[in-house]
Order: sequence, then structure tokens, then C-alpha cells
Amino acid sequence: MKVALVLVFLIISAPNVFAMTVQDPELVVEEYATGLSLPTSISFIDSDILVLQKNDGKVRLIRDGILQNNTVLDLSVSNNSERGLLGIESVGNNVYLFFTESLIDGGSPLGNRIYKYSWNGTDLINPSLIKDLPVTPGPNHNGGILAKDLDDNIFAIIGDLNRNGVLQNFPSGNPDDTSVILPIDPSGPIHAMGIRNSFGLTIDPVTGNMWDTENGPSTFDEINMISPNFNSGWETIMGPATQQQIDSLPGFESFVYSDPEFSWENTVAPTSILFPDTISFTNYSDSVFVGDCNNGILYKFTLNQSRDSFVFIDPTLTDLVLNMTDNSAEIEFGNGFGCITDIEMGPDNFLYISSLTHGKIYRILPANACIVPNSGDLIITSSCTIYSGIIPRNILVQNNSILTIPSGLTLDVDFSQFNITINFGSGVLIKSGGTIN
Ligand SMILES: [Ca+2]
Ligand SMILES: [Ca+2]
Ligand SMILES: [Ca+2]
Repeated sequence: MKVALVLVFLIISAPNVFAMTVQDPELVVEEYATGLSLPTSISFIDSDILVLQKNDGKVRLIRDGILQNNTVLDLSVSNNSERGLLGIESVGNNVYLFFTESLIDGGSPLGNRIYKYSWNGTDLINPSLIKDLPVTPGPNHNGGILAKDLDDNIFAIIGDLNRNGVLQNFPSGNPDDTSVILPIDPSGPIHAMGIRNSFGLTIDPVTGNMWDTENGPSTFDEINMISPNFNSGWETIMGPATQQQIDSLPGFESFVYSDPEFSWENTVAPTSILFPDTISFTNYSDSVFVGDCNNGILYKFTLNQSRDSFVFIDPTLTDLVLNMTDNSAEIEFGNGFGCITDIEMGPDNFLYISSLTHGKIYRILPANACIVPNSGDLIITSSCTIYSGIIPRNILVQNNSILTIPSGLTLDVDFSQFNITINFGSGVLIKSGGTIN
């Protein structure tokens, strides 16, 4: 009896323990935080992480790698279907939250609302309503993702809420802030329209171009580069369009249709999109990462030189569509993450992934990375490379190991407070382009 129980436990637990993989042997995946309830978006403020929980409306704090028991903020949210506490973005100590506001958790929705808060290190205070977006009929296609451009302007994306108006490319019906990307702080005119729904909005840190992911009905999910006045084509078009479809659009103001940069014919529910732009992912400086919700896959796309399109080796993908019978191996970078809701780069230059279905945050980092402890000295006993420039502690290199400072990193050590001690037989290797200050 006991043996049987142990076997059952192993079978149930094995996929969670061993499932997450990435295709690059120089990277490793680790569990960073567990015990979250339906985490959606995450945001870094300095080295703290704020995590949103979809259904109970709680903002959680991960500090020094530990999920804190105290809740930072407990909002009342409508949470059926895709409603809930959905999106976060921060600029300095200003924190923006996108949620389906209600009087009680699980109550009827008052609106999809964006509030601006101040972060004081322990609480989110001084809420002010920035934008009151529609919510009915829904209950799905609320979008809910926030992003900031290179000048820290805040943008929000919202889906069609199952409405049929001019912003969904119908000939009539009021423009009502559905199916759009909107600048919300400072506020401004509609930036893009014709979007069915989205869980991913980001800015290319090199070009400043905006990109999103979009969710099709039974066929054709998309990745789009968003020029101002972009019309994504819904509800006439998902995926690449025929000329006949384009000609049939009634047209709205100066918005211009363009095809997606990539489509999945068989829907995967793409979510977060991120341009990894750090020294720990230098091999991926021309890549874009995208998560999905249906298959737990982390996708990697390779940008062309002007970073406005993707390039592929597999000839079945050069049509920019993963068709039903095409092979997805070239774009599958990682597996086993459950329903990915966010992908963010941390201040430690490692990649963080939140999983709605696992209730966890994963971290992807170079296998040779030095792991800096949350407190105490950094004691290096086997050779490693440091990827974070600010190490406010003593560094001891010992046991015949080499500490490598990679190209592009400035290791900032406050020598009035801390030392670097190198034992006999050990060393520090400063690569060309790396420095110690
Ligand atoms: Ca709540
Ligand atoms: Ca489209
Ligand atoms: Ca194809």
C-alpha cells in the first residue's frame, strides 16, 4: 500500500519538477517562487518583484527571492472568465494597475480600470483613476496588459469585449475604446485598432518599435509590429489577409491595415512578448521571446537586421505562418511552463516567467552564472561569471576558481565598504569590455 502511494506521488509530481526545459545547454531554468494563486503580470521595482493574482485581486511581493506573507494591496475584482487583476507597469515608484474593478471579489464588473499608485517600499498608496475602460458584454477579451515606451509613456491594450463597432472594422458603431492600444499616461488618441484580444504588449529597446501578440478565434494567432495608426483587421481578418479581405474593410479614420509579422494557424494562445536585451542573453540580442498559454511553450523568433520582421531557416516558416502541418521546432525554445502570463528581465539580468497554472515564477539564467546570495558575503568556490554589476557585499574567490567579469559588465564595488579577496590559485578574469569600478 505504502509503495503504491509513493509511486502515485512520483508520477503526479514528476512533470512539475522536471518539465521546464530550454534548448540552449548554456542556460538553466529554476523555480524562483511558488505558492502564488493564478499569477498574471509581474513588475520589478529595484530588486523587488510585484506579482498580480488574477482572481483574488491581490498584489504580492517577492523580496530577496522570498514570497512575502503580507499582501501589498488587496483589490476587489470581478474575476469570471478573463476578468481580474491583469496588468502592471512601473516607472520609478509610480505603479500602474489594470484590473476589472468590482465591489467584492467575484462581483459584477464596474469597469476595466487603470489606476496609478505610489510604491513606498511596503505598500501601494495614493491611488488615482487614470482610465476607465469599458467591460461589457465580455466577459472575455479584456486585454489588460500595460507597457511603457522608451520615454516612459504608458500604453494599455484591450480586446473587443465581443462588441461590433467601427473599431472592430464594422461600418458603424461608436468608437468606444475597445480593440485598441491606447496611450493612458499621458493620455492620447487611439494608437492601434482592430485587435481581437491580447495578453502581450512590449517595446523593442533598440528601435523603440511597439509589438503585440493577438489571440485568434479557432485559427490564426498573431505577432504584430505596431506602427502608429495600425489596424489589425479584426473582425474581418485574423492572420495574413487576402487582398479581397483588405479591400472589404470599411476603413476608420487614418488607420492602416498591415499583416502580422508571424501567425500560428493552429491557435496556441500567445501571451507575453519580450526583447531580451542584457549581457546574460547576448546570444539573443536579435531575438524575441513569446510565451503561450495552451502548450507551456516559450518561443524564440529571430529578427532581421532592421528589426521589423522575422527571419527563418525552415522553408515552411518563411511564409511567416506556422501552418497546421509545419514543423515548429525552429521557434520552440522552452517547454513545460504551463500557461505563461508574463516574461520580464530582472535587474540581475536573468529572465523571469510567471505561470498562471503552476502558480510559480521561473527564472532562466546562464548555467555559469555566479549566484549572489540575498545576504552575507559572495563566496565563490567554483568558477562562474557574474552578470549583475551591483554586488553590495564582500567577494571571496577561492578553491582554485575563476570569477569572470564578462564583456559589457561594470562590476560596481564600493571599496570603502567591501573587499574582493582572491585566494592563492584563484583569479578574476576581466574580459575585454568588462570593468571593475
Ligand atoms: Ca481581493
Ligand atoms: Ca491582425
Ligand atoms: Ca507556413
